[in-house]
Amino acid sequence: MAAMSSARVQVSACAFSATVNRLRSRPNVVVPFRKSLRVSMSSVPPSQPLEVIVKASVTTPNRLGDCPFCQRVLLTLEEKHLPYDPKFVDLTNKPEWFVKINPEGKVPVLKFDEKWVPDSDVITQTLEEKYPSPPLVIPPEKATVGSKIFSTFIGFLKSKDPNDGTEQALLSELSSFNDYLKENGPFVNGKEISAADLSLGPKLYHLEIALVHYKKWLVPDSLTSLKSYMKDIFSRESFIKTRAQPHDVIEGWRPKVED
Ligand SMILES: N[C@@H](CCC(=O)N[C@@H](CS)C(=O)NCC(=O)O)C(=O)O
Repeated sequence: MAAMSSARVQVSACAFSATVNRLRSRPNVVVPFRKSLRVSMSSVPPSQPLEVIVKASVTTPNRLGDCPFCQRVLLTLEEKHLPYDPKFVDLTNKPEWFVKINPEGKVPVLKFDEKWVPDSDVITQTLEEKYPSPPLVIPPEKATVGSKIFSTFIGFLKSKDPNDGTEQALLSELSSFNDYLKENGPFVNGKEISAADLSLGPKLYHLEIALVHYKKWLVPDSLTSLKSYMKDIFSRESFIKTRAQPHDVIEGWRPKVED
């Protein structure tokens, strides 16, 4: 690990639950926490910072790059006040040690009890089980709220035809989410922030930056609940500490836009 780029912050080591292995095949949606798992897990805080591999910024050494899944994991660590030690990997030139750890070559990857675990769904679930306090649990019926926003955003961002319906599709997802928040907010699970917000927040951050830059497109002011949701999440200390730099976000999406 000597070649790793590492900026020590805080963190742990914990046991990876085989019971959540099956979650790896799921798409990137927030998986509701299962009570039966909680009782079998310890909630002792880690004695050592948790090692977590994330995407490096392409412009600034030892800074998080434009990966919303990595930010989701770091946000979860921050909100749970867990110490962590991030290792920044250049995805355009993956070091050998990283490919050995995760042959799929994807980030984030977090080390639980000497075992490297990829995938933000699995990592955040395992963190919830190992460190249930403060809880970020989301009930099953709310777990998929807003889950189509990211894919419709990418569809619109990549679109070259203004009349192909992709803008409308995104607006429709954002509007439904706005209505949901108006009724149930301010967060997806009501008064308290949850895993659903920590997954959606980084995606909305990418959406806002990329669409302004590439399409001169803004989230409509009429979506007031969504606007204040974004403002609330983006101004949290945990978010500011873990967010990507706007120019990294812009550069990260360029290949998709110019495809
Ligand atoms: N489903 C995965 C997705 C992770 C993912 O796609 N990460 C991207 C960076 S945002 C990656 O590592 N891509 C590999 C590459 O660019 O070579 C998760 O939730 O962790």
